[in-house]
Parts: sequence; structure tokens; C-alpha cells
Amino acid sequence: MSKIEEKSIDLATQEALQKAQDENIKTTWDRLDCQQPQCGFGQLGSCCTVCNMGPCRIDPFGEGAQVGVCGANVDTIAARNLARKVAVGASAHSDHGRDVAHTLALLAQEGEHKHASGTHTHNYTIVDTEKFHKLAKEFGINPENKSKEEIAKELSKKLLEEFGKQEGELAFCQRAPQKRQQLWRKLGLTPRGIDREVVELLHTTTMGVDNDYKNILNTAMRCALSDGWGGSMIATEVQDIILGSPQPIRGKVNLGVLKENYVNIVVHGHEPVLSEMAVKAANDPELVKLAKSYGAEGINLVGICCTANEVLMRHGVPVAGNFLQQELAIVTGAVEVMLVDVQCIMPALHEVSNCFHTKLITTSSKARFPGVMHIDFTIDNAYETAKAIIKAGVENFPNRDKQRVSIPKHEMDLVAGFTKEVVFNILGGQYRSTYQPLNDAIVSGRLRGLAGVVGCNNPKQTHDLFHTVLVKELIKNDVLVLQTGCSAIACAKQGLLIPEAAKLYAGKGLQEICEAVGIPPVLHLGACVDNSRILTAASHVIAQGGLGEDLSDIPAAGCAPEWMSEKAITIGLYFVASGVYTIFGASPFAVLGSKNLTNYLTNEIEGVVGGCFAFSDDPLEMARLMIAHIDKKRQALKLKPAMY
Ligand code: BF8
Repeated sequence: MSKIEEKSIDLATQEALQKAQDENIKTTWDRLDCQQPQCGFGQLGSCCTVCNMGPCRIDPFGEGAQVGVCGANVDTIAARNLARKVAVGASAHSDHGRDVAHTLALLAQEGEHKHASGTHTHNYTIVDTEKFHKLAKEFGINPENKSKEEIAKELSKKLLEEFGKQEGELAFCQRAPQKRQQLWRKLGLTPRGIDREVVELLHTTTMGVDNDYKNILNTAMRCALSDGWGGSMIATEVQDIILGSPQPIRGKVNLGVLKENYVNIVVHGHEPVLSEMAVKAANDPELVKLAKSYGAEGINLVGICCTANEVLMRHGVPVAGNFLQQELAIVTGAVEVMLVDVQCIMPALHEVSNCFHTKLITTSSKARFPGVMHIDFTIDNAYETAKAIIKAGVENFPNRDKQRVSIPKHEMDLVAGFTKEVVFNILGGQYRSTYQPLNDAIVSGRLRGLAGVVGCNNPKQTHDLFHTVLVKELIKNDVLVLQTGCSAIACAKQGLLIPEAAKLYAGKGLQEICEAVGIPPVLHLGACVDNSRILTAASHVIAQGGLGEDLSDIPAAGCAPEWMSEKAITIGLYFVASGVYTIFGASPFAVLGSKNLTNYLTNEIEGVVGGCFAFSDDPLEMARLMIAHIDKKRQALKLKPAMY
């Protein structure tokens, strides 16, 4: 078993892990130890469980079986395994997008209802009217003589149709540069309907359908694109409309944001529609009064994972931690309620919460835990549900065992809330919104290029180490870093998301830009669905001119250094299919059993879509590879070398 310092570089995590160890509470790291050695066939992607003639596995040494019972070789098996993960990842983001679009639809109905009866049964409204009208226009809706509700009704109908469409092209594909759209059409990669692409991909991977690994990859790319330029983009856009578009905002991060004398409520998961209401309910005077009557100073609502990013971006709600800290928040002994919705919620939370007074509460009918309290959330009971959950937390406060409370004292400041619009305004000035200064900075070489560093944590790697070493190296070399998800939380904890970080860590060129406009060298763009913000920002960079005609021309690269989720694979593939060089850490990628597929993903595919994967288990090597790629793109554009 490795030492605690080898498990995480984060001091708060180390302290909480020590507490868990002292109290004999098992965490994900212990369970990883129990799984050793992990299955080699699974790691190589060469195990097939598609049909009941198997499971089959391909001998990597070439001595045993080289095909499954049906005759599928390792290329087919590995490609199908990868494709199935892509379908699952796309379905997760896109189902989230569907729920948000559905909220907009109900909001329109309820609005109509309000007109008739003067009542309101839900608590949502159009918050970003400008974005709402822009999006309606993008979908060809004529706003003349129409009420907000009528427009919302039409818009939500069109958005929901994006999921069920059978033919044509997803509307947001038009946001991509012309050249990219043409390439997708030529290759048959333009997604037609979100659900269709997920289902078709799953179909092609069943026994006896597609055996051509390159063709499987094509279908997988179309599915991944239906997430990035479809489901995820819908989630981002509609959330901004009904919950508000983020603006730069200060916040705090790490387990130290839990407060000893307060009722601590942790929101965890991905869909901000409920957590938004939880933020409101935590400030409800009646509930605050109740908390005080139990001897608490108030109610402290904090977040974990992407729900945390959502409420951070919009309200500055403190972030208790990223993926690997979810159990540790409970281990502090100071959490009254952890409320969860969907995605990235460890089943182990039930057992860990049973070691304390913490109430784990599920809220989605899609994600139930046996034996765990469930309060079903629907949008027409949103605020009441949130209140009931917070109340359960308040009433649980007296059950806290004060002797067992130990909150690591580590917390860090951060600035979040950067969207494509914010970047636009900040760089161009409020009255001259434009990407020109950003493009000029890249052209002149003051800025070497752009990087997207995203994704999860994985206990197979030292927690947060890869994210922070990689990002520090990138900004040192004048690469502006855009972040989402648990990666942003990792770097925030290490103090990289404050403007002061530019002076401490950034190269001279990036420092000059950050100081001129007052931004951190690392910009937090939100949750994982908000990787769609990176796609639209990059499309604006191309539209602005001077950096080529396609996304693949931009001196930019992406990386998910500590990934674990299928969603990360989908994100990686839609970036590659959009022309971005994308590195994945936490190897193996479960394709290495197939030399052909590995070569295709890391090499040949670049000639097809302009982007490709690379795999590495060394954060400095990742940075070197990304910078080399950025320089290669600078050369291709005939730009001067980086200035400093
Ligand atoms: O969607 S980065 S661990 S929380 S999958 Fe999950 Fe990975 Fe975190 Fe957000 Ni994204």
C-alpha cells in the first residue's frame, strides 16, 4: 500500500485520508489496492463480453487465441469496447441536456398557466434574456408579437427535437467553421440526431455487425460530436438561459470550506437545476432560524464535482473538492447532508456515510441507492424539495458527534465564471467585444497558444499531481489554459486560478496579458458539459481571422491527464473529431491490445480529421507534447516563434 503523500498532493486530502485510515474507514484508494492485480485483458481492451459465446479474450503475446468464438479479432473487439464507452458518455451528457431543455419546456407551459390563473408552480424563469433571444434566433424563431413563454415553448420544442431528429444536421454544427462543417459532411460525420447517433453506435457494436475498426471509429466520432456539438452544448446554453450566464466570480475551494459551527450541506453530481434551488433554500430565513435554534451559526452549502462547478460559476458557492474528495468530505464528520443527483457519485458513499451521522439523499429516479433516503425531485416541486432536503440537514445537526469532527484547514481562493462571452468582453473591452486581442496575442507570439486541460481524478495516479504539474508547465511556456470539471478544481486548490498566479507561474508573455486584463492564467469555464464552451470559443477564434480556417489550424491542444469516466472518452473523441490534438493520461486507454487501433487513434486519424490522440503517463511529457504540437501549428500558419 502506498504512503498517503503518494496518494494525493493535496494537503487537505492527505489529512482527511489519515483520519479515514485512523478510523478504519475504507476509501477508493483501499478498494483499488484490493483490486490488484487488475485484469490485463480489460486494460488492453481485448476482452469481449458482447455475446454469450464468450467472454472471450485475445492473447497479447500472440501464442493463444487471436480471435473470439465468433471470429472477431482484437481490432474489432477493442474498437467496439471503446465505441460502447463513447455511447455511454454521450448518453450521460446528452440526457442531462435533455432534462434541462425539458425544464425550459415546462417553464413555458407553466408560464402560460400563470397567465391564465395567476399562479406559478415552479421556481424557474428566463434569467439571461439576451442569450435566450440569441438562441431563439439561431433556431429560426421569429420573436415578433410573441411572449417570452411562447418563444420558450417554440425554442424548447426545437431543442428537444435535436434529440429525436432522424435526418439532417444538428443545429449547433453550424457554429463550427465552414471548413470543419464541410469536412464532417464529406466524411459522413455530421450528427443527425443525438439519440439516433447513440443508438446507431450501440447497434453497430453488437455481435455480428461492424467489424471494421475504422468504420466503428467513424460511427463513434459522429456519436461523440452529437454530444459536444449537441447534448452538452444544449445543456450549457439552456442552463445559462434559465439559471443565468456566469460572470467572473471569486470563490473558495477545498475541504476547508466546510464549517465547524454550521450545518454543512454538500451538493454533489451534475445537474444544477436542483442545486440551484438548494442554494436558495440554504438562505431561507425560516431554515436559517431553525439551524440557529439547534445551536448552529447558520447553513453552509458547498459543492463537490461538477454540480459544485455549476453553482460556483453562477453564485460563488464554495467547492469542497473534486471527484476523489467526495468520500473525504463525509470523513470530516461535519457533513449533515450530502445530496446527490446523477453521475460520478461513488456507490461507496452509502457505506462511508453510515460511519457518520451524515444523511446521503438521492434525488433522481435515474440514480437510486438501496437503503438510501430518496426525495424525488421534479421541477414543479423544486424549491419545496430543496427545502425539505436542507431541513433534513438542519435537523440532523444535533446528531453530529463533535468529537469526531476534523476539518482540514486548507482552502484556497479562486476566480471562476469564464464563458465564451466573458472572454470576448474581457479581452475586447466591454464596448468592443471581440476576440481580436486574443488572436493578435497568439499571432504576435506573446501567447504561444491555447490548451484545454479537463477531466477527472483517478486513484491510479497521485491525486491532482498530473493536472497541476501539466498546467504549471503550460502557463510557464505562455500557453493560456482553459479548464473545466475536476481538473479546474485540482488547479484551483493549488492556487492557479487567481490573477496573482500569473506573476508566480506564468511566462512573461502570458503574464503581460493577464496583468493587462486582470485575469488568471488559467480560466475556469465550468462543468464537463461546458467543454462545449471551449468548442464555441475556438470557433470564434477562427471566425475572428488570422489563425487559419479550421479548428485544427489553431495553435492549441487538449488533455485529460487524470481521467476515469466514460464521459471523458467521449469528450476526448469529440475534440479529436473537431481537429484537436488530445492527450490522455491514466493509461492504459484500453485500446493498446490492438496495434492497428492504437496506431489509427494516435497517428493515422490526424490525416482524416486533423486531430489525434496521444497517451502519456508523465505530466511534463504531456506538456512537452502539447507545446510541440502548438509550435507545429504556429509554423504551419507561418507565425513568428513564441516571443519569449
Ligand atoms: O463530469 S471531471 S470525475 S465530476 S466525469 Fe466526474 Fe470526471 Fe469530475 Fe464532472 Ni467530468
